[in-house]
Amino acid sequence: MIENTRFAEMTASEKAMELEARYGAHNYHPLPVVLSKGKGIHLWSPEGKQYLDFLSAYSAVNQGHCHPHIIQALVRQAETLTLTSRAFYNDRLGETEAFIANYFGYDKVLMMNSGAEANETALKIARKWAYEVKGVKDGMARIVAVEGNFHGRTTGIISASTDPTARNHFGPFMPGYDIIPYNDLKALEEVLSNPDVAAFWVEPIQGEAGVVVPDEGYLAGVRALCTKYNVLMFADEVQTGIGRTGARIACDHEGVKPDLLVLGKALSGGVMPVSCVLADDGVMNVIRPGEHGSTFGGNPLACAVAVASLEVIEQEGLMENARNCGEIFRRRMKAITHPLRGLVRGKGLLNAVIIEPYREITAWEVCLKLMENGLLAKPTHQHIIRFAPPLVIKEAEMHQACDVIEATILSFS
Ligand code: IF1
Repeated sequence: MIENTRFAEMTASEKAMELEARYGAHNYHPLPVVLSKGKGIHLWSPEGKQYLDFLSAYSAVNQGHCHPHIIQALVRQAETLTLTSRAFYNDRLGETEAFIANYFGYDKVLMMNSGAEANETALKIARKWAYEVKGVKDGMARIVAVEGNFHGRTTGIISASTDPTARNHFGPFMPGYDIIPYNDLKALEEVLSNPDVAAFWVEPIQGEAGVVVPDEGYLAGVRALCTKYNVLMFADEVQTGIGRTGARIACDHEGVKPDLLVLGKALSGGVMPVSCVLADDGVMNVIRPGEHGSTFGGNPLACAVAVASLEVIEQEGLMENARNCGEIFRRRMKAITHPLRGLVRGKGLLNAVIIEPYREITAWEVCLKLMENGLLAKPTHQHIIRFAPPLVIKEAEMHQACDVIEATILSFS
């Protein structure tokens, strides 16, 4: 244990940070804030300081922290049945699959746990489809991905990454990828003309890259090209899905239906890891018994929580609220006149503000100041701050948050 007298004198927050530094792997560099309670859009430290949450656990907590409807579903199911494995049927899975498939408009769903796992699942389905339906020679299938992508942390996924931090010293990498620029239909058409391409793997808005919104018409263009060249459109909506951008999925904004749709994060309202892949029969049926699965995928607890999480999105009008409050946010941010305030971009409640070079002030320092002032947000790429509150935020609360952000930026003189 940590040296006793010093440890005894620490606050609860200091103890929590000290213990993580000492006993946890150093795979993160968090803001120095410890959280011990959450409700709706708010979080609290052990010392009782209240924060506005403008990260929502990277868009996993779209329904707000500890949403009563979701927690009730969780507790009821936890007291009844949690896990059977897929060696047997359980009484929740079928009805949940029907609910999710109907909600998103697909024939079938395959439930997994993390976003990375669901992406891996879709990669496997895409390859199998290429061999068994499209007729690609075995072992030759290619997946097209884009620069700046983020799809998770597995070795198969980082093999398609262009981020040195994600890849460095984790090789050898999985072959079979072609990487093209994002938001570039010409480059896509060139690469899709190769008959060995199985799928085009894309985030409708790039999250980790800094909330990069493609040109209007890009997703519709992607859909048209994938159809033209008989390639699966494989949309990773782990971050953009479940109401975040003001629609069920971001592809809805252009009326586009991907062949493979991957969801995670807010599919459980941030209560537990639940993810899935959606596809129609012609694609999903390439997977047969024994070829894919997971001990926890589709467990009764996950099923109860996923249904409740989607119900909250609908019942509380969270997509409309995301559109409305997102407009307010971007309008308020664009009205800030200060050399630090750069481009404001985003859709619904997935937004970012670029921090322009000014007196060597970093986005990290701005986030530290925001934290002091009671608002939690996280920088990405040194100079971008992502702002993504739970979708249950009210107009007045959004204005209050914008006041905090404005005052914080203006305080850097
Ligand atoms: C972390 C980023 C966000 C995702 C998309 C799949 C996954 C993610 C589009 C994997 C995960 C997270 C993971 C989180 C940080 C975060 C993130 F900055 F790294 F890129 F949100 F913007 N597809 N995104 O955004 O899902 O396996 O994690 O469930 O700490 O790594 P997962």
